[in-house]
Amino acid sequence: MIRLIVSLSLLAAPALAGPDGAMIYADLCASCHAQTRLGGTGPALIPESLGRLRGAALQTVIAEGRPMTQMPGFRGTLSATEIAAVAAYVAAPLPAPPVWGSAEIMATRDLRPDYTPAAAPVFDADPMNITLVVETGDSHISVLDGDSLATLDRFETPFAVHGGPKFSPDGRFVFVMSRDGWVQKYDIWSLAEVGRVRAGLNSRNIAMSRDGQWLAVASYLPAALTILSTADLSVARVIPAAGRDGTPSRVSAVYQAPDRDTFVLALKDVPEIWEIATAPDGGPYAEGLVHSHEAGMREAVGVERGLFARRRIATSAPLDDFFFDPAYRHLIGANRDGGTGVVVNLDVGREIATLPLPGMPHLGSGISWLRDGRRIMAAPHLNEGRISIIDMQDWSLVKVIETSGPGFFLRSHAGAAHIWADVFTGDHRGEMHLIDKQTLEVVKVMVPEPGRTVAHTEFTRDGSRALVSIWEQDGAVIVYDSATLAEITRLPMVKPSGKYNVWNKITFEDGTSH
Ligand code: DHE
Repeated sequence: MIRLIVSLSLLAAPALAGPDGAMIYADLCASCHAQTRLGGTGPALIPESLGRLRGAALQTVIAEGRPMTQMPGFRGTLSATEIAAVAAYVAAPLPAPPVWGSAEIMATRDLRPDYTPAAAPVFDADPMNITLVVETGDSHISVLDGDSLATLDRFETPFAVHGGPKFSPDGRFVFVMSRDGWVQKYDIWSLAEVGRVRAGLNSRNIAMSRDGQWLAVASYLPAALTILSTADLSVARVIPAAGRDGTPSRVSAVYQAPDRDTFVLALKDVPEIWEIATAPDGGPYAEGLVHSHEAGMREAVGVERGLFARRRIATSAPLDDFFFDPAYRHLIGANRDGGTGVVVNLDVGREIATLPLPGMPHLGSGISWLRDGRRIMAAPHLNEGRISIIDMQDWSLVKVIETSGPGFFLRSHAGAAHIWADVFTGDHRGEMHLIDKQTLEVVKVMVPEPGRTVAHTEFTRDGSRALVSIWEQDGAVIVYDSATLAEITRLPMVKPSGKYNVWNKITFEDGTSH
């Protein structure tokens, strides 16, 4: 009874007595998360997208920030009661739930009236050695000739591009996605934008179907996979994501599994992996999926038929970070929050091994290659300075390579002898570790510009040159000879992040993250 009286007296207190969460949000949060709370550079801050992040955990994120993201900590700026007020504000439902279906998406579609497709590339450079540099500092992409390193074009992108742009299978078109769900189509041959559409309100990444006809957009908000026609950016399907028991789930990421002719989805909130068929009739592989299960199990495992047929694979815990073997028979999955690492055999549709991957492995940045005739993979960890090396035949831990700090991206190339591993945060964020792919030893630590963040490597088509970002507003892309490790040149860029070579991406070159 006493507790009740105290609660009622608190409820009766004038609203202005405490800090105003809405006002704090408008002052400090809206610039990244949008005044509508539907997301911008940062994710949407509404109950639907916050998921399990509530109460004290939410306040901790606001106070401490999030490692490896752009989210700063506000402990020094806000008092504990102010943090609680803003946490309560973002945890409250919006007056009306946002709806983002086909009609809303199509209403945003903006096809450029001035776009005229060129009959052939309008430049002399090798179209297969074009390399794109995403410059997040001023939302542009530079289109580089991978041989001469000349800039052929520099076009504006939507705000806060995230994840790798995806190329059409012939390398002619590229699709770029921003965190607030805009998808942009650009014609490399014509050096011109084709158009854009807002496929989601808070999106994660995109994937291209094997035949190049469909582009899948993974989103937290709506909690759905949206499939666009690559031809005209129209909506082919919006597939709401929910577990078998109906629990809605955010889609953490979507990947193309070329050999399976499917999209594979990571679901954030339910213990399932989804596979979506992308062959016109669901394809022979969709039939194979059915046959790989005992008769009568089709309903139980949720296999459907036809284009965009969905298959559910149950897992022991939600997995939100994936890596695949080159044949896409095995998926290596991790749960960044729970420290789970498992191997799922996609053919039989079940977990077959657990992985010794404590901490926060970043499988999305994993790479694999051959060593002594055996395929091994490497993945960095987001919270500690080490790289785990796993044997992909028996899933044993081959080695843990110590580095000077947590890294974000790993890269190599069949034509390069080293893994290039960055350190993304902390005192050593200016260091790039070069690891011999055969001895697994760190053979060199480069510091191109002391004190400035050095991250993400991409190679030219033949692997002879490595392009590394100085990830700063007045940054640069440094081009190295990948054999001698000598610097060739520096190209000034505005906070360059990822770089993407057409050939490496469309051929799924060894050493390229997915
Ligand atoms: Fe990324 C790729 C998830 C934070 C820059 N990032 C990816 C992919 C996933 C992912 C699933 C692979 C998708 C693809 O390319 O199709 N990233 C996440 C997160 O969950 C995380 C940790 C938290 C978040 O807020 O989403 C995260 N990522 C970041 C950043 O803070 C980075 C450094 C800066 C930024 O731009 O947001 C960042 N992520 C990148 C880049 C790639 C990427 C540049 C593509 C790498 C590649 O070589 O393909």
